[in-house]
Amino acid sequence: PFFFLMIRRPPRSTLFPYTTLFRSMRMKKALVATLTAAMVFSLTACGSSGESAGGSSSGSKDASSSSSKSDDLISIGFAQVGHESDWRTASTESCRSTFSKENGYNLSFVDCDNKSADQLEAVRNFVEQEVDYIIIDPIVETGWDTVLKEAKDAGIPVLVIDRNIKVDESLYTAWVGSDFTAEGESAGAWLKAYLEAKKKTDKVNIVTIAGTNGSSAQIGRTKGFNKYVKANGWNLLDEQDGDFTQDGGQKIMESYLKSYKDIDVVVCQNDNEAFGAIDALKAAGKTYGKDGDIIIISFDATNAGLKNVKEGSINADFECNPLAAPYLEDIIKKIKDGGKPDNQKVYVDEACFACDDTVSSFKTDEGKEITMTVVDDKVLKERAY
Ligand code: GZL
Repeated sequence: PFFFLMIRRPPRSTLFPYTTLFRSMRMKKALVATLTAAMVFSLTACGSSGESAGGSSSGSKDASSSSSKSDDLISIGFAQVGHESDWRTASTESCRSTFSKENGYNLSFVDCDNKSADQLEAVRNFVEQEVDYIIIDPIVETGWDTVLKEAKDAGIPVLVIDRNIKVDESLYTAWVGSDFTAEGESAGAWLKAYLEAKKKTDKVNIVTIAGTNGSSAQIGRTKGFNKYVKANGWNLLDEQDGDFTQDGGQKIMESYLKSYKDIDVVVCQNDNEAFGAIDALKAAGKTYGKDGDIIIISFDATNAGLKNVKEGSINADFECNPLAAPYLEDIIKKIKDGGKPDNQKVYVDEACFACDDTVSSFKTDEGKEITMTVVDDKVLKERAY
C-alpha cells in the first residue's frame, strides 16, 4: 500500500481502508515518515543479518548471502580419515593450523570416522558447496572415480594427502604423502641387521598387527616388510587388521598370545596398535623391547611412540610424517597465481628411530642408506609432533 500511495493515487474506493487516515495532511506526512523509516530499517536489518549469516558460514557457499569477508577467504573442504590415532590428530592439527581464517582460509573439516561411504558423501557435499579446493586423506585407495569426476567437472582442484588413491592421475591435482612400501622395507632391513647383531639367525617367528585393510599405509608397509620375510626365511605366523587403533592392537595381540606359544617379533603398523600390543604383553607377563624376549617394531614415530622407544618398550619406530599441510599450501598458492605444482607427487621427509645403537646404519636391499636415530630427551624435545 505504501508504494501504491507514492506512485499514483487510486480512486478512493480502492483505498477505502486508508482514506480515513489521510483526512488531514499532518496525518499523511506522519504516516509517510513512519513508513519510510520502517522501509529503511527493514532493508538495513536484512543486510546485517546476511553478513552475520555469511560470516558464520562453515565455508559452504550455499549461504545465500555470504559476507564479503568470507568471500575473500579461500574455501577448502577437507575430508579427513577419522580420529583413530595420535598420528591422525597431528595430521588434522597440521591442516587446521595451516588453513586458518587468520591465514586467509575458510576450512570446512569433516571427520569421516573411518567410514568410506561418509567420506565419499563429504566430498560430494564439498562439490555442491562449490568450495575452491578439496583435500582428501583417503581411507581406502579405491572407489573414488565417480566423485572425483564430479569435482573435475565442477572445476575444483582435488589435493590428496597421506594415503594413496587409485584413480587416473587426471582426476587429482597433487598428492603429498609417504612411501609406505619404503617404510616397510626400512623396518625389514633394520630387523635383519638387528637379528644378525644379536646373533639370532635361527627360526624367527613374527606376527603382524596390520593397519586398516585396503589403506595404502597397510598395503605398502605389508608389501615392503614381507619382502624381507621371504628373503630371510622368517616365519610370519599371522597378520590381522588392527584398524590403526590401540584397542585393535590389544585385542589382536591377546588372540596371538592364545594361538602362538613362541613369538619373537611383533610388527605393529602404527604406534597406537603398539600401545595396545604392549598392554596385552604386559598383562600376559611377557617381556618385550630393548631387554625383553619379544622385539616390537612400530610405524608413525609420533611423540607418544618415541617416548615408548626412549623407555625401551618399542625397539624401532619408522616415521610417517603427518605434516603435509604446509606442502599443500605451497601448491595452493601456485595454483592461485595461475601456476601448477612442480610435481604431482610429493614425498614428505621421514626418519627412523631406535631405542639403542645396536644397529646404527644399514643399507636396504633396495640400495637405500638408513641411519637410525637413538631417541633421547633432546630428540623428543625437537619433535614437531
Ligand atoms: C599413514 C596414516 C596412518 C598412520 C596411522 O600415513 O594414514 O593412518 O600410520 C593412521 O596412525 O591411523
